[in-house]
Amino acid sequence: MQMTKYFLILILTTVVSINVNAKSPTNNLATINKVTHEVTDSFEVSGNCGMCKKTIESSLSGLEGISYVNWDIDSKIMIVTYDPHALTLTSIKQKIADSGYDTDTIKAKEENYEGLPRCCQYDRK
Ligand SMILES: [Cu+2]
Repeated sequence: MQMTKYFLILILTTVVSINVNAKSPTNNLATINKVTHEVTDSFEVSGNCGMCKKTIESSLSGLEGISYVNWDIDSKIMIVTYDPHALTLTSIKQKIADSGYDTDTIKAKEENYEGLPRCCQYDRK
């Protein structure tokens, strides 16, 4: 039992030590994995429902350098893990905006927003 506890602490400290917090240009809290050099960033994306979630997340699928995407319906927060040598945070947000969804810094074009199904046309800020 005591051994398991020490082992857990060891794992935890290892996980913490390979992750370092840094500020991205947009002042979001970004996590950089020192081993893989991948960056995990989070930002707000507008949207309503499960269909929005599908569209938002699949706007990044198949892109080289993207290894994880998750948009939360309730918090509207998008979490994305990517290789900064393959793409930039701006290009990621542009892809999402192209699919019709506003991000915190890059907004969708009117025509792309209008192209969304009625139920997915979120209230624009
Ligand atoms: Cu929707």
